[in-house]
Amino acid sequence: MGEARKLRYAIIGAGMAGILAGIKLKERGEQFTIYEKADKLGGTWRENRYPGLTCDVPAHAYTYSFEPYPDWDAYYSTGAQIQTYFEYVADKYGITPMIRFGHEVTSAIYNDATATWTLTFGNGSSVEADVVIAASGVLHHPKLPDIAGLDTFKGPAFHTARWDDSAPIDGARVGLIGCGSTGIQIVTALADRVEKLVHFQRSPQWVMPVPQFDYTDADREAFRKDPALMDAIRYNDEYLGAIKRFTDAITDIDGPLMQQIEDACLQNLENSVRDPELKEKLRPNYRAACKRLIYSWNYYDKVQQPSIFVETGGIERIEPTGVRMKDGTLHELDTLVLATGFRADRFIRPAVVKGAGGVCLDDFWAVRPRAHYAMTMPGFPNLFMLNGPTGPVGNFSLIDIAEQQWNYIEHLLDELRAGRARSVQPRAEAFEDYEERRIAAAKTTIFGSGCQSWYLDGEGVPASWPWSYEAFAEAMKQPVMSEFELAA
Ligand code: NA7
Repeated sequence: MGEARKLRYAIIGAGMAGILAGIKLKERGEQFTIYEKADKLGGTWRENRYPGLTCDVPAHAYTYSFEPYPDWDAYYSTGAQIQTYFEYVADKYGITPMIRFGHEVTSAIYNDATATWTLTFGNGSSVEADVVIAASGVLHHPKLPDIAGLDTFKGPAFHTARWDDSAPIDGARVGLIGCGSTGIQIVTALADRVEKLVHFQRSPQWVMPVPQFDYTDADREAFRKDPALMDAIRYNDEYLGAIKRFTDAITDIDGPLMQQIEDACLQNLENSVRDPELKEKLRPNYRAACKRLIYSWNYYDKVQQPSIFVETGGIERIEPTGVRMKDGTLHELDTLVLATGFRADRFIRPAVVKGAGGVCLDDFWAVRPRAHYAMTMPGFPNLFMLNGPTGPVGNFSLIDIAEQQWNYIEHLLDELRAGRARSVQPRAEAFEDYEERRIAAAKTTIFGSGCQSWYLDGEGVPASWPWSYEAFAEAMKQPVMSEFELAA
């Protein structure tokens, strides 16, 4: 049994999860540094600034549990205000000074002899750490469409996570490719601004109607005076019940709860869209919630405005003046926006990661990104991921998920802190057993019911938690220590 020791922690990424790890380590008086590739914190909320950006988790449920926020403008908040929240929290908890900006990790190499990690950065510097927390995010590598002629378009053409503020939008002819949450939100924000917006929808989406309303100054004052009012929203039976039922529905796809979701989406389409031709264009040919369900209070209103044209035909190529369809039609455009999603299989990559004995992460992830309960990997001792591969739980707030994952990770860190081990990693057999069960269950969830989406890995298996929310919460209470290998 060794001595208790002080560990050096390197956190990769200053988004929601990295800030969380920093706050938790600081509370315990630990030594840590957060390495951030950009010059600002915020992760996905820094990268995405497109018009209409909102979070599809209600604002009071999209906060750290220990830091409710009375100032939200609306029930569903804007990306800009969420960015403000994270900057505020990072300052309040003294995390901002712990961030090294402009430090993109290019490699992380484990040294077996010393049980330490060496991180090397794009600027050529390097650092040694005992523990690496990879909080590098899921959706941050833009995926550009593989469409001929994309680089011949003569106006501005850009991905939604690289919004070009100088591009013509007001009174302009805008093309928008893609109708995930991003494309749908952009339509709602631009319908009143453009002369014309052509929305290229390869696979129309199911839309779940949700309420949206502004909070008044009086509401915010009340939240400030009585924080229990914010908890009442976050832990509201109706909201939480609906989210838990959603998790139950996606794992019991022929059950009555999934039927309710399908009915709600179908009714929304049938009752909201008047023009029969448009209604058919917007009718998906796969089951509701197979792709990440769109939550919107105004999409069907906005898409029926004369400025919006929904194009569901196949794209032939992009030409200097617009988009040519397979039927020969040319949509002439001033600006082309690519809402084509992200490479959800990247995580910490393209950094080169080598674990014990030089094992490469790219090899370990050759078939799919995978990890024991989404956090640790055999062969990669003392490396912990927040919101890592297969992490998402239904449509739950990723903040809640990261907090619960952190709780699990703390138990493993305690082994290192107490000197009971110099390194900890999951046993290969325990991990393989878990992953086999996860894959079998994931295939039966709604995400595996026959549509294409960013939830699916390269083999078409949903990369998510495939059981109930309660099962997730139970698993996160503490690791099963017999599943881990502790080395002195
Ligand atoms: P998504 O949800 O991955 O959506 C990408 C969209 O782009 C989707 O409609 C795709 O159609 C479409 N797409 C991608 N490539 C092409 C090509 N080549 N041609 C035509 N259409 C294409 O990304 P988002 O940014 O909207 O949302 C990501 C997540 O961020 C979201 O779920 C929230 O969790 C937050 P397809 O469906 O593949 O036919």
